[in-house]
Amino acid sequence: SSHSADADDDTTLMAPTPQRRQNDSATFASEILEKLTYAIGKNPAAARRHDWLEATTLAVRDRIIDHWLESNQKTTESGEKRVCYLSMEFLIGRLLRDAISNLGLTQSVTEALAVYDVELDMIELLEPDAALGNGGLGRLAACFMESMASTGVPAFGYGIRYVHGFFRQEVVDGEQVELPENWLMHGNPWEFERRENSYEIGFGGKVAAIDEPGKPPRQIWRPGERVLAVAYDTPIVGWRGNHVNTLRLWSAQSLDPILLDAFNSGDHIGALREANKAEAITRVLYPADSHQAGQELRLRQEYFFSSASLQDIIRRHLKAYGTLHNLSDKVAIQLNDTHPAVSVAELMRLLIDVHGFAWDEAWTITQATFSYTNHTLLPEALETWPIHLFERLLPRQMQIIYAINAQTIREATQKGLDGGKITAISLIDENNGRRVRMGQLAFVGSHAINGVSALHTELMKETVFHSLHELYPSRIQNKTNGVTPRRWLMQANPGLTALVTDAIGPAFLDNVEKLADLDALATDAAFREKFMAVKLENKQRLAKVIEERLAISVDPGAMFDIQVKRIHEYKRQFLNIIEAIALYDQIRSHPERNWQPRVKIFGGKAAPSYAQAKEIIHLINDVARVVNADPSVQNLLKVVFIPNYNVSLAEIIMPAADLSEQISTAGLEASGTGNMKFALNGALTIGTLDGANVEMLEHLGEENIYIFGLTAAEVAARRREAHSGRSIIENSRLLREALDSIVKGVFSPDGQERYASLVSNLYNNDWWMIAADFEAYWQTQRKLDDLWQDTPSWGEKAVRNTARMSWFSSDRSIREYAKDIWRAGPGAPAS
Ligand code: B1N
Repeated sequence: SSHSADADDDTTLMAPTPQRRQNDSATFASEILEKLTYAIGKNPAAARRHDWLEATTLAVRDRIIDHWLESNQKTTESGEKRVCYLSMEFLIGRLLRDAISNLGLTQSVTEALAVYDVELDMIELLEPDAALGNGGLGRLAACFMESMASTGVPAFGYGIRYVHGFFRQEVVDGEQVELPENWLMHGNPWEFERRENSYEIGFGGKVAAIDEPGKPPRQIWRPGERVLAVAYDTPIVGWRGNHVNTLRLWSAQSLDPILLDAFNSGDHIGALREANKAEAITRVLYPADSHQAGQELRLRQEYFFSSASLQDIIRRHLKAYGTLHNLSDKVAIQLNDTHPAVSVAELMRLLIDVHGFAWDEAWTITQATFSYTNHTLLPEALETWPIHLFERLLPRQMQIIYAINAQTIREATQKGLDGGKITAISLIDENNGRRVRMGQLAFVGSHAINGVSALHTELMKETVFHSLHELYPSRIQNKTNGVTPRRWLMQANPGLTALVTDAIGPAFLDNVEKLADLDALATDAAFREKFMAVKLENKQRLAKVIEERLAISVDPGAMFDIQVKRIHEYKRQFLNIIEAIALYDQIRSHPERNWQPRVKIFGGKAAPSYAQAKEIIHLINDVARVVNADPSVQNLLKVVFIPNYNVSLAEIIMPAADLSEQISTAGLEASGTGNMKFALNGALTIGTLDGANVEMLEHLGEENIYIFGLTAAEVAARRREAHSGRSIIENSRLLREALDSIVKGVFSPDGQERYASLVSNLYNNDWWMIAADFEAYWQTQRKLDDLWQDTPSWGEKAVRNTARMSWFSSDRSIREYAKDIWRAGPGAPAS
């Protein structure tokens, strides 16, 4: 890390603007050489590919810094409101191509490197993915950061600088093996350590009541432990470099790294133990998606980054305005799920205990400043913490939560809500050994609460927040997710981007809604053929990856049918692989039928402690081994599990799909965002009426998406009736035979009992409606087989998918947040 730029906004003395750098390839060539020589200390003859990557990154970074300092100066001078996006996860992936592309430097950097016989396409692959997230929630935060920069919303992303990001997955003998990830191994040229932005974070200890004569009594927290939060800043460049925001990630360090007393008395190990304990807080990302990690270390992580971010926000605000009374005019804080929800109590503590506010004004400021996004209704994912743990770690915050709870219940009682509803509203769950409910805390501390798709928002009102919605009926809003078209179309699919530019002109690059102009070309045979030719090239690229990594050869002319996402029972990879097994049986028993060649591709990670999800990975790999080795399927079916699905692989996979699998049990996928990336790149979707699929149907038209299965209401009804799969299975020969072959060990000759419980769950319970939806799924897949034979019709629908997906840009999501929730960004009223 270096100190060559101060992108914080509190620089009162503005340095003269340095000379703007030239962006031609000759200038780049000499700057890359200069970085190689003076920053890395090598000459071209000695340089390895990593050295070229670093030299190029540093040369590009200089341009970003120019824009970064300018953006911060502008925001500070105008006094515009800033958005602070608090998220436990930012799944940003690689940054070099994103930066080069958004700054319009692709051509000059490519040419500059060619001078040294180096290929940009080769060296950019050496950059490690920043995998500081699990899946959709973390990737959404990354898309939002890019879109805030691209739409000119001044923002800070606040999160954790994990030393080890999301684990690396290998498949050994068909099973997932987790390996530690080490993205910082070669250093990180994108980050700037800001030692001057450090804050003390307390844990444990006691609360003392202070009653001084002539003053109101106060509470003071005396923590038993303290650690230091140190800021690391990464610039996030928007489209055309017009605006650059900061991603500020906190790293934990011990306050005095070597407790000198212990060290001097000879207890070296004891001294280091303290340092180790402090640094453990930011050592590793919890790998549980849609599941609560109940460990103490997780609560420490949540409080650590919440408190550091709030202290930083307060320091900056006081420096600019000298008072916190107007905090909510200048800052909007978005809570990305409940992971930073302790912020509500922490801001109250800072306002009251540290800055002397009275309760009522502190509460008004807090509610006006915070808003909260809910990302899941799954009961097992809703965060609650045992009171005793919370109280031991954060005693003062616990007191404040009790006070917020009392106030909320008073309000509810005054409005005439009854006992059951009060129980539902309470911040304390009394039923499971007294726990703090983080969702309730985030809700009452916020002026706006949003879901991430229309359906999910309605279900929020009916289920988890039913009573709170009755108490505060205007607070819940919908903000349907989106994805950034820069990364997910322009960078991931340069072939399609060039074709579209050629066909409708470049205006869609700045205004993605212009993609709608493609709709008129869907019936133009020549255009459709070019569109499908680009798709074929992208499939060839993926086929090459599959060949290199797995030694499986797949035909790029076959339908690429892809399901990539976290492995979870509700996402129903199991349904997909059962359909593959049934198809395998049918192809063998009816070879005369007109089967269409398919490659079923899977990818995704299971949480290390999620046994069923790991069994599903094992089953997919077992089926793949048997099917791919069977000559009687004659290449009509291949099954592939691509290990270590991550952002960089997604960039290769999304453009290469013909068919996108979005088949969650209805009512359980809050939104999905992979569904959007696939369709934007011209894949057709087979999916349930779940999450944002419902809105995709509205935008695409029902001819252009393949919807099947139970609705959310039907799923809820069957669950109430204690639905089981037995009679369905007994009445479906296809399904029964497929399940029988699994149980008989056709795919696991070495482990007969391996899948017994996975299958018996379908008979006895079928909680995820796999048996219930199988027949509809199978029929819809066969319709897609028919369509695949009709090349013009498939091509027409593929083009319409790209043409009609522009609404799912995260620019649109961000503009809605900015207008309806934050009142920030271009066009916001001056405050
Ligand atoms: O958030 C995404 C949605 O598109 C997905 O539908 C949703 O499943 C996902 C605990 C989560 N919900 N909850 C999580 C992640 C980590 C964790 O520790 C829960 N992720 C989602 C974006 O809105």
